[in-house]
Amino acid sequence: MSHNISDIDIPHEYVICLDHVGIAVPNLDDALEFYRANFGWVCLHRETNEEQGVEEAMVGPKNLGATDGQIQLLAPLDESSTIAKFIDKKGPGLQQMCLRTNNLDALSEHLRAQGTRLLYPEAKIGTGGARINFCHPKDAGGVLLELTEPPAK
Ligand code: CMX
Repeated sequence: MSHNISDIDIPHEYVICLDHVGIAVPNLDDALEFYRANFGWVCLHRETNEEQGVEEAMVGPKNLGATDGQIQLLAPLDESSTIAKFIDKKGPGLQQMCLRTNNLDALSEHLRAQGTRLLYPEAKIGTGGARINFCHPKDAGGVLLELTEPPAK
């Protein structure tokens, strides 16, 4: 269900949960094997997102609950990828944290009113067809903070 911004005063009403943390990895299959062998976690979803320059996989326990956090493994598609640049500068590791929302447009309006910069003027398409945007890390305590609104089921 979507809301009008005028109906919503408190962000926690439309920020649902921690959706995932994203980890930049040089090789997706090697990273998947690490989580399988060490923790018994499985690949829940895998896709290529050309626009974001990534091959990615969502990892978690087989019996993942609806609001349980997942791990997103992000491998660069090529050297121009944001993830390739991240790995070149900082090495593999935690690249982002993502909050799930049920109303990205209202949340974006709220954030901009707070003076928090978003990277994109309009939402882009992310994992599983979700609408996504990012808070600039300089405005979010040094964290690249993704916001995701999954498609309605
Ligand atoms: N986390 C925290 N800080 C970060 C960061 C990150 N992932 N990436 C960059 N920064 C910091 C840098 O350290 C730098 O700080 P200093 O100026 O103090 O050195 C500052 O932000 C600017 O960094 P930059 O290297 O000049 O800028 P980049 O060209 O690396 O771009 C960013 C940074 C966030 C704009 C870019 O990574 C971006 O557009 N990210 C969003 C898209 C994305 O990450 N896609 C891949 C995932 C796709 C998905 O989740 O589906």
